[in-house]
Amino acid sequence: EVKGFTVAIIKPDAVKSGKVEEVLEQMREKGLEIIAEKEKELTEDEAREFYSHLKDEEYFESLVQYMTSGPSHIILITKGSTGDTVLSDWREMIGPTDVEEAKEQAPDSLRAKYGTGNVMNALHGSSSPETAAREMAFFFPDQAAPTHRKSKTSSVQR
Ligand code: YYY
Ligand code: MG
Repeated sequence: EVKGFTVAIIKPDAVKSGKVEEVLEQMREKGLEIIAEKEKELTEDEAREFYSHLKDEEYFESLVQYMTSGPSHIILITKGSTGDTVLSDWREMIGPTDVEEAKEQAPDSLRAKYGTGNVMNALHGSSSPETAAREMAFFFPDQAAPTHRKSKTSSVQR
């Protein structure tokens, strides 16, 4: 069975201000497990490709500029035996896209804590299993999808 996974990114503003270890520590506290990680400075082409579905948005150019402003810390994560909840758990931890909204509605979220502007929201989380798979292939092309053994009892009704 494929195990659930998601891609987390600590974006350039948060890497630059030295928040990587702090964020990783909070991930561990919530039981998130790191499968692979790397520090990578996106090229302009890579940033455009990663966010290509947003290319017609008015904020696209500032987004590309932000994402190429320094190294990002990119992390492939899972959680527990099946990884079922990792995508939503991480989205919950990072909070709303808009930093001001995060500060008002989710003051404990990572974007509320570490975001430095509207576009500059410090963290990324994949938005669906399909985008997580695309993002894993983009950043970790040699990485096989994680798997878990189907438990003997779960497939049998007792
Ligand atoms: O998944 P998430 O990052 O929360 O938001 P997306 O809608 O996928 O947008 C990606 C990225 O674009 C967001 O993290 C900041 C930026 N952005 C923005 O600057 N202004 C918006 N109104 C929407 C998104
Ligand atoms: Mg998104």
